[in-house]
Order: sequence, then C-alpha cells, then structure tokens
Amino acid sequence: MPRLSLTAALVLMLGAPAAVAAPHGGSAFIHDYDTDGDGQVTRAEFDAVRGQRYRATDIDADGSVDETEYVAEYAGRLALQLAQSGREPDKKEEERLRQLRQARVRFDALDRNKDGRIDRAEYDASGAAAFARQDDDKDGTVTPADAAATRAKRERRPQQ
Ligand SMILES: [Ca+2]
Ligand SMILES: [Ca+2]
Ligand SMILES: [Ca+2]
Repeated sequence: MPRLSLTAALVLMLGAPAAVAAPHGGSAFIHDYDTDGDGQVTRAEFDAVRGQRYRATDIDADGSVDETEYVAEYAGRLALQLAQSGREPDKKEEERLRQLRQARVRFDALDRNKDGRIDRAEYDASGAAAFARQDDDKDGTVTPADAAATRAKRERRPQQ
C-alpha cells in the first residue's frame, strides 16, 4: 500500500470535498485522493482513502458512523482549513457555523435509511456515485481531463 502524502493524510475523513479552499486551478478531487502523486486517481486509490477515512471517523469502532462522529470529524478538518484561510475572525466563525450546518444536512442525505447512522453500504454507495460524477469518460480513473469536463458541466448547471 502506498505511503500517504500529508495532504491525503489530512483528508482521511468522511464528508464533503474541501469546502473552504480548492487548490488554485487544480482539481480538489485529485488533490484529495491522488495518494501516489501521479496526477490521477484510480478507483483503488479512491476506495483505499475512503476506507481509511471511514474507519478514522468511526471513533468508537462500532462499524457505523453516527451524527456526532460525523460532525466531530468534519469540525476538526474545518478548523484546520479555516486556520489556514486568512479570514477575519468573525468571518471564520460565521463560516464555521455555516459549514457545520451543512455537515448535518450531508449526514442526513448520506443516512439513506434514516436510522441515525451511516453504515458502510450507505457510505460506499455515496462514494461510487461521487467517483462516477468525476470520471467523465467512465474508464475507472479520474484524470485532469475528466476533472475539467466535470467542472465544465457543473458550471453549465450551477444549481449544485
Ligand atoms: Ca461509530
Ligand atoms: Ca443509515
Ligand atoms: Ca477517466
């Protein structure tokens, strides 16, 4: 198994793509999941990072992620992003509260069967959909060309 980059280690968690800052011009998705640093993301890399993230978020290791675990994990990552963002303190706090509200909304969306937990099947279904959205040519690897095509589509449909 490849050694994880610092960036990948910092995102070994559940949840949304880096919401506060994407690397300039590049793909946040590739930035987050390209653990071997070759500039593209295979499905195996993606699944490995997500698997580790799930286990890290499941703090009590009972095999599922509840809302407290989900929000706690995200809050830690968000604090790091905000600390690096150079915003004014009151703007940081406003953004923090907004993002935590969004995290709870994401939790509810991920918890498909509404039992208060994201189990591994729910998590994997969400991952498969996220990868498919990024892999524009559906060949099982997300390249910068896929990311650019995905971004172009999203800009044409700005409702998300
Ligand atoms: Ca748990
Ligand atoms: Ca559930
Ligand atoms: Ca592809």
